[in-house]
Amino acid sequence: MAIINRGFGGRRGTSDPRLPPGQTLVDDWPVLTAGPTPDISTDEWSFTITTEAGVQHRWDWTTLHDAGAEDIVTDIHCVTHWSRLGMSWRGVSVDRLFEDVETSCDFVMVRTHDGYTTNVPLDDLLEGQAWIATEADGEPLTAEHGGPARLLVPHLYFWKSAKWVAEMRMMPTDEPGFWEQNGYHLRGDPWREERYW
Ligand SMILES: Nc1nc2c(c(=O)[nH]1)N[C@H]1C(S)=C(S)[C@@H](COP(=O)(O)O)O[C@H]1N2
Ligand SMILES: [Mo]
Repeated sequence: MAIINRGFGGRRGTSDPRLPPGQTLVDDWPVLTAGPTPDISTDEWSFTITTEAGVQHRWDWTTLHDAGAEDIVTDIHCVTHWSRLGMSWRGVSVDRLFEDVETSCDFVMVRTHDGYTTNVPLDDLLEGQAWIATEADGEPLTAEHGGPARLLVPHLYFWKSAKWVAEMRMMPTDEPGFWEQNGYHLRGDPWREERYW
């Protein structure tokens, strides 16, 4: 199933109606990582959802794929003002992974295999809005772009799309992750220019 986000098509002069305010189109794909790029094999990779009761739901590379991957076409927007439009991705919907999760928490702290964190409201991760992505532009995700697997939350600024994703930990209240502690917005909607707070 192909999912098209905000795909109006066509350009208006140099601007494009798919571009949120203050964003500029790029054709390349910049790499933005706070630390060194970790080298994680698909054998080592795992993803865990941890509930407030301490219950853990865990997937490895094989069981993640058993959950069912889908194709996604979407735009991405970095808070540093670049956007890429109409990117092809492949990944497992976060909806699939929450099917058996019992939680009454509204917020998620996303943790990665390299120690990066970012907070996301649960409402922004469900109903076809977020994926554990394993491919981009028709190729397996490269290590520098978060391979073997990263979170993809394309309707929020791209710092929420945690590379080398390892865990979603349920939180009763919203708490800031790495960039959010350093001044980035708690939610990060590019259409509202929620860059900093
Ligand atoms: N683990 C991890 N994920 C991360 C980051 C990071 O430093 N570490 N940087 C974030 C930021 S600020 C951006 S803009 C995007 C960049 O993804 P890219 O390098 O694939 O373009 O990854 C996000 N995810
Ligand atoms: Mo970023």
